[in-house]
Amino acid sequence: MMELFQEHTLSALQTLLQQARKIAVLGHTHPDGDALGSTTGLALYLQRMGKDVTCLYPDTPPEHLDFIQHPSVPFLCYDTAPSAAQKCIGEAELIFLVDANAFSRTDALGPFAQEARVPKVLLDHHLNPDSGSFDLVFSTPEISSASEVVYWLLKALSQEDLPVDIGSVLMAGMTTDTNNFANSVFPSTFRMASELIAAGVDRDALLQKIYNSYRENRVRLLGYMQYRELHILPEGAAYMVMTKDILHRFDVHEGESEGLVNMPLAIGSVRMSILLKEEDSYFRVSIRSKKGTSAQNCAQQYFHGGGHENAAGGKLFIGADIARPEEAPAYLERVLKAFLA
Ligand SMILES: [Mn+2]
Repeated sequence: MMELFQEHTLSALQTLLQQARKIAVLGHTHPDGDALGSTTGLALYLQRMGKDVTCLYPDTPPEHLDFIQHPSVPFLCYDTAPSAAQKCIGEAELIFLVDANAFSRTDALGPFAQEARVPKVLLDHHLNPDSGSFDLVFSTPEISSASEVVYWLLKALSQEDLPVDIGSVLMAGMTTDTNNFANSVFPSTFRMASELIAAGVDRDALLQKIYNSYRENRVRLLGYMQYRELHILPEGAAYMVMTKDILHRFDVHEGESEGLVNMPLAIGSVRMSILLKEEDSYFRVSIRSKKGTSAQNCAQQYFHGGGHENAAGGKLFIGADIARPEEAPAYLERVLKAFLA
């Protein structure tokens, strides 16, 4: 973790911050708890420095994570406010990308950010950062979450404890990305949690909001998928396909199938689990694996994606990778057998 914050990169960041008044903080497509926590925590801190900060997301965050978005932090989503989002990036004097390894992870926002002739800073924890597109890079996969990267960075910048509201959103982001301390946890992660609880962050309240505040349909959807739609291959793979029909039937909102892909890993013989979710021209692919099997390699080889060693994602294009949506299971079985052979 220490190499993340070398003296000269920290002071280079201080200089960039002194020179900028308007700052855009970009999060990735389909923002999750870590994307929201890390961008919101950073934005709150920058606001306290007197900056004019806006968070930008390619699409609207799921409603059950609304509590992470602090009321004093303005944000724009490209799906509902494309021209305002574009204008905001155009006017920014400094751009942050947080919790993503490249601007391509911000879909339509990416080209505007890439073209902007202002300094750009990357804060991330995914593999293969696109370092060439940034003036400063703070990125390591040896850290639990982007929220944790932001936590240690802000502590290094301010040299003191963070206010509880900033600590709370960072704790929320870290908790969701580690699946409540189940994966990608390092000694520094427990240190962060311990410091934040000591500083007054209400972890119990956060856990209620993150894990026990869903609509009834989520619980029924998860039950249905595991009972009816879970396929297990003898090679040690499990997969589920959430078709448009299922998404409509259960009225699934963004974020409501969160965590489903992890569940088949509870089976001893399953080394890797894949969840496909149908969109208009492609399936969104989520992959989780146990130690020793690489979700990242599978995402890269077969699904135009990447991520972390044991948690990755990508896309399966209808019309390119497969001709029709109905062919998704056959494609999955073919590549999973090849990958796990
Ligand atoms: Mn993350």
